[in-house]
Amino acid sequence: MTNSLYQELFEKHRLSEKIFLSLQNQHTVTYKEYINSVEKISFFFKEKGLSPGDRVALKLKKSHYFLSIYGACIHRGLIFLPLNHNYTDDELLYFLKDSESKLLITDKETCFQLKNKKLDKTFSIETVELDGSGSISNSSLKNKHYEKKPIERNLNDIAAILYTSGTTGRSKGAMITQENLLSNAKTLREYWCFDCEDNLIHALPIYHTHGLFVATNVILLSSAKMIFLEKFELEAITNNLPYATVLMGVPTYYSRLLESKKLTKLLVKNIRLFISGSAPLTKETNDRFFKATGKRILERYGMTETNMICSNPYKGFRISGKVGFPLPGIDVRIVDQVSGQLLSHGQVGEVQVKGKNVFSGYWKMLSKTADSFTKDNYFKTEDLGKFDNNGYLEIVGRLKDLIISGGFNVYPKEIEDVINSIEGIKENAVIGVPHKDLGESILSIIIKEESIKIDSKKISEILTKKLAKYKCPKGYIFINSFPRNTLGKILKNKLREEYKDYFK
Ligand code: MLC
Ligand code: AMP
Repeated sequence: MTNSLYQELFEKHRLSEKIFLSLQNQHTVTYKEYINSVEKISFFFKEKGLSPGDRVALKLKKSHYFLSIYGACIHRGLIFLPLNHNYTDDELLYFLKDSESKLLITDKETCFQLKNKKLDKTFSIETVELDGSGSISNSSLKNKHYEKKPIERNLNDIAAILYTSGTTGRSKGAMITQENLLSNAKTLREYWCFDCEDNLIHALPIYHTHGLFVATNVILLSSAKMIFLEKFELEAITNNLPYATVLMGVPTYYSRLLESKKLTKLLVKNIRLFISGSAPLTKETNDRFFKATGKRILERYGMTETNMICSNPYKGFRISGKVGFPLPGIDVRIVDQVSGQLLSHGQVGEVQVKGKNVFSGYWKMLSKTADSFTKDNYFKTEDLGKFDNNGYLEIVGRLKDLIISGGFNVYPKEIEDVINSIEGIKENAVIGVPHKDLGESILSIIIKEESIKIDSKKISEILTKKLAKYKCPKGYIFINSFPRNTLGKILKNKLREEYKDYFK
């Protein structure tokens, strides 16, 4: 037994003076500096008495400290639990309680807000600020030892838990193993031809699979560099494009880039690869981008539970509107969702996946986990797709009631439950409809109680207190009755069709 993930991604960089991160403030972080901070934080965790398998939650704005804590968790065998820094207190408390986290690392503001909340006696909070101050700060770690030897871990051990919302409204913690991360990082490095000369523009959030595992792990494995931006800002991206070799993003990045007058063939001449994923990239955006830059965006497909599944080829023909071939070692099949029968090329069914990339289950949800796998151990993605005769997969829809807004997943049920709890609401449905910038955006359709006065402003105010901003509807419509099927179920397809031009 060793700690393969730590050895292959982190340990080899201990003495490297090479730059790992170029930060927005012109500062850089070398690999050696990075691993030093990882080892110091690991020592700090040891002093705190954390044991392998304990959950360490993180709710921090994007910074290089976040990545150090990630490395330190892998080093000490702790389960890394990254959370969106925009979560409200209610959301945060749910994740902390459900995961039975031993430690939360956050900013002073969140720490203050949690002061009076009832949490387990063994739970503690540490702080890190963007300027490097806080209880896990540069100065408090200064005299700490470097904890060199990583804790031994098995490939089946859980390295991280990523919460994904669910169709039932309750978020599920996807347990991601060392092997899931290592196998996927190795596959992607090979498939996308990453090497130590690469310089990736990293503008993605780092609490999701995309920004954390796909981007960061591939760079660590390849000993490459990242231009580490706090978030997606058009100006910062266009300023950095001449110095980078790869950009990874969600489709909104590419539609926004197309709005920039600065986007020319010359600007992107050093970029060897533009990658898009997490949401459907329209054929129109891909083709327009090709026309503007001479470079064809490579679209890939993945999920929190499975890491990356399919990709268009690096060297071969990239087809816009399709997500490419199953990655090496990953088995993808299309199955009739009712009969369970295997379907052939051209037929639409559920995409099912098997391989070392597939997670080990949902945290403390045995029956949900069992329901999510077939008897022969394929994971049911609840995405609808079909293979063409050349073996390219196309995602054509979803079985799950899910909205993907700017690459963020939003499950309508979670929002509907909150809206339903508001006095004066009789019934409501939340749907996703086309949005030029975000791909899809959230629309709330409501039937009000006649006797109580309530308007969209009031509803919006209540929602913002309970839900992270990206989950809050961008529009409200009040109606008198819903279209329904014979069982009385609201026909969301009809609503989506009726309001498809709402944000146009
Ligand atoms: C921010 N806001 C959003 C939003 N992002 N609202 C809806 N959908 C979104 N995606 C809200 C903010 O709360 C804020 O509200 C306002 O919009 C502006 O905030 P901002 O921070 O300035 O947003 P912006 O820069 O415009 O961000 C949009 C974005 C960003 C698309 C650049 O959301 C983004 O980086 N998305 C990437 C998500 C991602 O990495 N997904 C990977 C999931 S992993 P207000 O009211 O205050 O103005 C996965 C697996 C896989 O899916 O296959 O990869
Ligand atoms: P998440 O739960 O955040 O990991 O999101 C995973 C979901 O995002 C998948 O199940 C798909 O529905 C969607 N997705 C990811 N990549 C793509 C893509 N390239 N095209 C279409 N949908 C995608």
